[in-house]
Amino acid sequence: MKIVQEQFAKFDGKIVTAYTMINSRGMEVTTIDYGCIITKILVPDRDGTFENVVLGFDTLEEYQKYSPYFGAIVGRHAGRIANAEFELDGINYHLAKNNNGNHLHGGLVGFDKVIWDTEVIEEQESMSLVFHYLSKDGEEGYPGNLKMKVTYTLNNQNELQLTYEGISDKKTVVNVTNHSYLNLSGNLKRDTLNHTLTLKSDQFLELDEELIPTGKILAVENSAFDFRSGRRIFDGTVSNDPQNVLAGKGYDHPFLLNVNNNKEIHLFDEESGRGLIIETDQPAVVLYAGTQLEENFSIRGVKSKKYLGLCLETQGLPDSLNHRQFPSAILEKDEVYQSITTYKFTNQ
Ligand code: G6D
Repeated sequence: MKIVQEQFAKFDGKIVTAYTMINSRGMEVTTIDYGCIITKILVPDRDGTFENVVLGFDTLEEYQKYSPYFGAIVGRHAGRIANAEFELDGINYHLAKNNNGNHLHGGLVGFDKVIWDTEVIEEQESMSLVFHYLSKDGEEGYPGNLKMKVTYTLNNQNELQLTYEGISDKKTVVNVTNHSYLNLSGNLKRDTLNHTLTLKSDQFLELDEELIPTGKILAVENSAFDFRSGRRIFDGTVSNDPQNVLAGKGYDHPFLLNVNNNKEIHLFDEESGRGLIIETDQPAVVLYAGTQLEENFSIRGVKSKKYLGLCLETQGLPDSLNHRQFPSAILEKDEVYQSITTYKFTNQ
C-alpha cells in the first residue's frame, strides 16, 4: 500500500494537493483537499483491466467552472431545503438561495468548495486520508461553529470507507454525503443506462416540481422505482410515472433503506463485470441519474451528457427540517455527528 502526494493546483493563495492511495491489488483512489473531491477511482473489470469509474477532472479550473459536485463532500446539509430557511428553537435561519429559491448542498460556498486540512495515516492493511474543516458560526447561514472531520480509508479488499464526524458549539443541522458520479463501464466508455441497480428499499419520497420532498412517502410496488429485484437505470428514462418525468426522465429521489450495513445498495455493469456494493448507517440514499448533466464540457475527453454518471448519495432525508416526521438532521450542542458509508468494488 502506498500514498502518492502531488500539487494539483493553487487556489486562494494556497496549494491544492492531490493524494493517490494505491492498495496491494492495484486499486487507486485519488482525492484532492479542495472539497475532499474524489477525482479518480481505478478498479479492475472482469479481465483485470484497471479503469476509472467516477466522473472527475484533472484541473481545478474545470471543477470550478463545470462540476455539479463531482466527487465532492456536500454539506453542511446535502439535498434541498425548501425556501432556504428553517426554524430551530424559535429562531428562523435564512440560507443561501442557490437553487430555484431553495437551498442546495450547503449553499454558495459549501463543503465542496473549501480546502480541508489533511493528514495521512498509513497502517498495515489500510491507509487513510483525514480531512479537517471548521465551518464557522453563520457560515452559509447555519448556526454554530461546526468542527468537521472526513476520513477516507482504503484497504486491500478494494473497500473504500467514508466516515463523516462533526461537533458544534451550538444546536445546528448536519447532513453530509459524498457526491461521486459513478460509471462502472470504465473511463466513461458507455453511459449508465445499462447499469443494474438493486436496492433494499420499499419506499421513496415524492418530490414536487422543484424536487423538494412533499412529505409523502410512496411505495415502490408496480413502479420504475422498485429496485428490490434489480432494475436497469434505463427503465426510469422511458417510464411515464410523473415522478420519473419530473426528475428529468429518470431519478433524483431519496429512497428509504429497509436495512443498514447489509448489502442494501448494489450497482452492477454486466458488460464490464464491475460491481459496487454500498453499505451505510444512514436512513436513505438519493439516486440521482445525472439527468441534469450539461453538454457544454468534456470529461477527460468524453463529452458530458445525461446519464453519463449516477449518484448514490447515502444521507439523511432532504428537507427534513420542514418535515418533522422525517428522521432529523438536527445536531444538539456538543453532540457527536457520525456517518459511515463503505464502497466495496467487485469484478466478476
Ligand atoms: C441537480 O436535482 C439534482 C441534484 O439532486 C444534484 O445533486 C445536483 O443536480 C448536482 O440539482
